[in-house]
Amino acid sequence: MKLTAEQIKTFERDGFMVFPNLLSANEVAMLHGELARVSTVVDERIMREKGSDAPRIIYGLPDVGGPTFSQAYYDLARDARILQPVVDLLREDVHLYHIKCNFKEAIDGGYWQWHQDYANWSANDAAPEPRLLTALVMLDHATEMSGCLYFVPGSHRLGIVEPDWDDTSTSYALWTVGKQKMIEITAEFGDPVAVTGEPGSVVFFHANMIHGSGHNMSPRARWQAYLVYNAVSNVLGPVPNPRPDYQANRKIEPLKISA
Ligand SMILES: O=C(O)CCC(=O)C(=O)O
Repeated sequence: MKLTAEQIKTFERDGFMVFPNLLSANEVAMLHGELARVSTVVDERIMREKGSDAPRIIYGLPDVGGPTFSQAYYDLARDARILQPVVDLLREDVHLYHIKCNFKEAIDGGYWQWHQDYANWSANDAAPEPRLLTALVMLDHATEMSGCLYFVPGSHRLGIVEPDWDDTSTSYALWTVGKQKMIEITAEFGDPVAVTGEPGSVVFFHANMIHGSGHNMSPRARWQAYLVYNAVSNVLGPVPNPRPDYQANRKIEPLKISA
């Protein structure tokens, strides 16, 4: 699935691109089943909601031999429908930075503060440039009530917005975009848009896109997979406390696109 010059231009303007129903219902059922299987593992790669046993994030799905390995996610990361657009948008070979799956269980699933992923990857992993790209795969219906993502279209063009450190709001510490900045940025760029869709839809988004999501108020789960790719030229620098490979893969192994 080669992107057209027009699609690339649109991505550069908006910072994201949506492909509804890119994966089939059978593929989604298999990926969903794999996540359910892996979520029973007890390991540090599975993080929980604050004050609850409900899973929040699973890392390590593509890591061969690891406790949360899944062949299905390993293959998905190399699938032409996802990897080709990533290479087209970054205009060079890429390696896999990480895959994380975010659960939002019915009623329990918690929110994500406004943030830019690259603010975190720059600070935590010394990624030199925002030459990383995320492919979000919807594994359930993402609705406003179930806690879909929201984007501020075009906000990736701001570069890194001076972040605030938040290690108290949720179980997962994050560099965030503060309240006053969000008010100013949305006054300039317009209100955030809801990233809703059916299972199997895929959304590509820029590492500097300002995004966040609300609590899952619905009686249904909202699971999503995030496949994050880094341009091979964007070699991570040294940091005093490197994060584990399952969060920030430092091995530069260019991915081959599979048919
Ligand atoms: O899954 C969500 O609702 C938000 C996830 C997110 O923004 C992130 O992982 O950076």
